[in-house]
Amino acid sequence: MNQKDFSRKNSLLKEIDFYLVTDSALSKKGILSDVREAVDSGCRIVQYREKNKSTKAMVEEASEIKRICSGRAIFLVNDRIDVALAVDADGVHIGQDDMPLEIARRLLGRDKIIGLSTHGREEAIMAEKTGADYVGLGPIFDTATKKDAGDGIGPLKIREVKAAIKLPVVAIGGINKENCESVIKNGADSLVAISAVVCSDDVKRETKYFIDIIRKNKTQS
Ligand code: 3NM
Repeated sequence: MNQKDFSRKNSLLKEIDFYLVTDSALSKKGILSDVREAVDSGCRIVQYREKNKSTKAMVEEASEIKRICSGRAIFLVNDRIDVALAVDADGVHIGQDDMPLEIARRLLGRDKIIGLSTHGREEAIMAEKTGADYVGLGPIFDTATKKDAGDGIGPLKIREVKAAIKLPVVAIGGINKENCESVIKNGADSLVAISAVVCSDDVKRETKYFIDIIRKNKTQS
């Protein structure tokens, strides 16, 4: 990968604000509709997160999401590097117990984006050292969406992690309209709010709400 490609990846990540993660169990209108509405609303990063479908169904769905995102939003696949490779996604998002980052990097190559879930400062520092392009940090607040997420770490943790690493930090877990300002004010570059968006009747409107509030708070800080 040459210098130009590196800067392209980094500048793409600098532009993200609201980050959509799909959830087929919670979605009211289906994940393809959610992705379409979020991207139409200006969302610039989408993660396909699916835990219960066949590989064949995942490849089909991922390829449709890639088509919707094409030229408009970064498209990542959660955990499944094989699915990401099959559809030539822009990258993956992996957790601490998924494929080790160095191996994921070897499989995907240097120009793909790899995000890693972290839960605090030490994991975030390690993520940066091992070559992640951004870190997820959570759960910021208690959440029922991910059963094994653990207790909320609180928005002040974002500040601590931001001071320790240079990578973009994406906050996740229990974030809603009421608490999202505190997340951005404490330095998050981007945020995920799964249930707050995909359980609503109007994904377009909710996405727009988060994007506006993130941009407003970023320009003020
Ligand atoms: N990962 P909601 S929390 C997928 O802490 C996921 O890494 C988390 O859903 C982490 O916005 C989470 O509905 C679920 O709380 C977030």
